[in-house]
Amino acid sequence: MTTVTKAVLISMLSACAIATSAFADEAYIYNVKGIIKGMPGDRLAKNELLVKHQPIPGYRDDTGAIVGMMAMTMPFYLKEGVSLEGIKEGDSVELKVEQHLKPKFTEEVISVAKAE
Ligand SMILES: [Cu+2]
Repeated sequence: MTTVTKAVLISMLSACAIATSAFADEAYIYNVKGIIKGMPGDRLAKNELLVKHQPIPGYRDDTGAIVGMMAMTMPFYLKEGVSLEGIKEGDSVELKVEQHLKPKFTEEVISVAKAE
């Protein structure tokens, strides 16, 4: 193989790597501490949990920039099948929230556990 052929192959490979990462579905997981202010059903949707959460310093916006999120009360949406067994309004909890930026921006709670 000539040096020129090698150089062409290497540049083709790196072009592929760039193209792949542009389509990669990156997920970010946030551990969010808070207090349950509303359970699904009644005045909330079936997959909606209202939580007064602590600050989330590493939180990313829809561009992927780390912007953080201040403490607030807001709805979170549960991934299908996530258990809320033993969890009730007023409980201190730790949520695991999974965020995807691509192909579209989504955020879903993948687990809810009672905090110590
Ligand atoms: Cu928030």
